[in-house]
Amino acid sequence: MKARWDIFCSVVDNFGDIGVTWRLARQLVVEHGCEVRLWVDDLRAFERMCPEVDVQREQQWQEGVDVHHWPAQWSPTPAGDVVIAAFACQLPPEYMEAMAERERTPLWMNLDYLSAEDWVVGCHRLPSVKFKGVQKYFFFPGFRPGTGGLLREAGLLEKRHAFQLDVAAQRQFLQTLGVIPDDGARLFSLFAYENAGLAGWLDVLSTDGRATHLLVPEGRILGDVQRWLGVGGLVAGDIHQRKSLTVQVLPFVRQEQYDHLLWCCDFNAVRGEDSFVRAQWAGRPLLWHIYRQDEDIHLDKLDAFLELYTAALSPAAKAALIVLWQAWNTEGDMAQPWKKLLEHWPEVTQHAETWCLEQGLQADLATALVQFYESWI
Ligand code: TRH
Repeated sequence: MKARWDIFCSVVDNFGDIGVTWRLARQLVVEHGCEVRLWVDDLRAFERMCPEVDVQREQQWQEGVDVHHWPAQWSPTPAGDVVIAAFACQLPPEYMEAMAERERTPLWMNLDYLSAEDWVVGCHRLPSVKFKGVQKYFFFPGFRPGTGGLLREAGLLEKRHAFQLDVAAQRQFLQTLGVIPDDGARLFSLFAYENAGLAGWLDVLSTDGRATHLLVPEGRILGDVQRWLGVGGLVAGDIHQRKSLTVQVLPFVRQEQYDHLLWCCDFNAVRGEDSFVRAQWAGRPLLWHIYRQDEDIHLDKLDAFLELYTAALSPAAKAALIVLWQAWNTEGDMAQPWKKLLEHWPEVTQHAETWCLEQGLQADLATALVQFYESWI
């Protein structure tokens, strides 16, 4: 019999919570034949990346996933065989009672935040709290062997590789977004939180000898882009040119389209968790705007990833990449670090592909979750 999975997603802010759980839910259905209910407390955030979602409905099927609005007033519901609380969200107390009432208690997991820190390996799959005999476990995604790995659909890297070899397919895809870059222009994407360091980067891109076409999906960074351009009210479709830099605003698109966008670009600035992982699967150089946390603990996470990611780079390329990423995440000067990184562009580009293929050797997160469940029953 198919295992029944319940995934709980509380949208704290932005799109990462729903981005990760929606991807995971679909993969469990398509690749592992699971029955998945996805409980989401904010269907509007979901609708941005899956426009078919009807925000008025309490229940609906989307791509084989049984999507439920997670209501403030919980109605009695039998618990599934596997229960995932994404990003440490608190399950409804009545649902926890239903878990405890089952004849066979469910496997209950907290799907944690992504981190490259080494302690993650020691905590992955460890028991956490217990509720009336139902044991909760920590499940950590990660980059290191011994973690739960990263979300990666079957055949993703092959699909990405074929697309990157197919210039006509890329051109056609970009045209659907209204993007027609000049011949020879570098194509970059920019998805980030507000960042005072942006102006310095755009200054240097606009005065570079080589043209850059910068694609900016609608979102939090637009205010900084507007300020730099000296315009107001940027919306999707707007294109502005400043010397060698063309800035184009894109609509927020569905996840598959965003993936294709990342695959088309020579360089991707990304943020949070899910877009960060997808940029790595693009096999192209990237810049990560990490989600800011209290007491700057995100900077430790940033350093941990940088240590791992740059381990195989030459000392000079490593230093250039680290300085750039740290400048971006502390809103520092981007001009000099960017110029420095350009000196190592071929190496950094080659490395992005190597890193992607290495990470692709690990079991993906959905498979790791299924394996954990199978070893647990
Ligand atoms: O949106 P994010 O900043 O999300 C999160 C949340 O802030 C969360 O609370 C925090 O825990 C986490 O970051 C670390 O960044 P993220 O994770 O990259 O999620 C964005 C999602 O949006 C991702 O699934 C890709 C998707 N996306 C689209 O589907 N279309 C688009 O056009 C773009 C730009 C992104």
